[in-house]
Amino acid sequence: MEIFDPAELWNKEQIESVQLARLKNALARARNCAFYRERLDQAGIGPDSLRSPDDLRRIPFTTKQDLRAQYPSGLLCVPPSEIVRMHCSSGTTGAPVAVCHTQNDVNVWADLMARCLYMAGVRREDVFQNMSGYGLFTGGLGIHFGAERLGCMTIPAGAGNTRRQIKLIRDFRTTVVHILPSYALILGEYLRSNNENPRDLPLRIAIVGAEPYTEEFRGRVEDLFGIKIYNSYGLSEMNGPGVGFECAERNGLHIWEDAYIAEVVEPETGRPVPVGEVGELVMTSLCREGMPILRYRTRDLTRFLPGECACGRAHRRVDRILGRTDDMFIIKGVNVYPMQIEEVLMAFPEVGQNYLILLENDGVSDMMRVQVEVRDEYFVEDMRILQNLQKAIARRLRAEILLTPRVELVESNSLPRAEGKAVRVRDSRDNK
Ligand code: DLL
Repeated sequence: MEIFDPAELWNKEQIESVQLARLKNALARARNCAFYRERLDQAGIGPDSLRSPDDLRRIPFTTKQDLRAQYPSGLLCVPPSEIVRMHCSSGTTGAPVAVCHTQNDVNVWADLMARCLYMAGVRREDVFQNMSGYGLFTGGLGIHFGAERLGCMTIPAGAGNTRRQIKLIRDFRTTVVHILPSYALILGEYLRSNNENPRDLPLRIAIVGAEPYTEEFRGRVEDLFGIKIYNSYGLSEMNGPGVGFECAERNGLHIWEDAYIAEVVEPETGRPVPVGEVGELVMTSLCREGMPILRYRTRDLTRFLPGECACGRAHRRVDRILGRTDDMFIIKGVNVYPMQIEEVLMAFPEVGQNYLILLENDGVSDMMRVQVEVRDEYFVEDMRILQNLQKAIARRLRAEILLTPRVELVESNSLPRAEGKAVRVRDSRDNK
């Protein structure tokens, strides 16, 4: 196996001993800010309290609300002059969360990111086009510095402007792209509507992450472009991308345990769940100097995958993100995750790239509508064919979520699209 960093090959014991040493450092650094000093004192955790990585559980959780309350610099653990960069998380509601990095933090992050890309088969000979938005969003600079660190020629294409993206791919013979799932299909659809074959592009790998997508979705995009897609997970609070990544096996995402401690807990009680069971991912940054974050409740739902990965790396794997504790919605008493709906929709070849779930209340009861874009070649004039498709989708949705939503078929490119992360659910109920 070719590796980028020797830490990839550490066994469980090596990982754990480094984790313990780094966790102690992280605790000591965290005490440089009043927030963590008070928290740790209240919990009775001093510099020498930790004997094994499991003692981590004695440390209180950090929540999004905590980070918001400390905005902009309450969690700084170094003098402000040490900070070279800040990023904000992409939340669309409420106060922002800011994360500040020292030069060393930025370097460590770039190394981790390069390690991820290398694991997915990216090499310095590749031309890497980053189609993520630059700016506060970490998918821009975070991925960029990783690809540069690896030695790739890195094109900071940014988001949108599909025609220019394709021109850049052709002119510079781009072989690897970083792209958000919602944009990947738009790109393919654009080429097809111009009678061009997406498979004719020189691409071989796409790094796809920042929002959830299903295996069905992956299969579709791979087929469309004739490429391999690797799932990339991360969150601004833990730097951004580079936290979890798929290896060649593509069977779960390895978390780099020399840089992070991952836990999966029951959302209600905070207790650890057994390996293989779904819970909320909790993350601790081990190497960060500027703003160490301890036991952060990510609200992302996943599970540890049991057993060793066939690739030989001992760094534990989590399943693809199955949803968020806060994106589940309840309708007529049923708990539904948007990804369940996507899984059903993407299994229909007729379904296009976009869909929207609308939750409404007509004054009497809650209703769910699912608007689904249909690919041009299937948007025929024969009403019966479309009605049959509509019924088939409604039936399969019912089998999955035990509710029959109203399915509306709409033309491709007619639903609103976001430049960054896709909005999949619009809840206009006033009783939610
Ligand atoms: O989205 C970091 C990132 C950038 C990851 C580019 C990968 C690629 P935030 O904007 O802070 O950071 O959003 C973090 O996005 O808690 C998840 O809910 C979701 N998310 C990120 N990656 C995935 C993924 C970046 N591969 C939040 N699958 C996280 C599902 C993901 N959800």
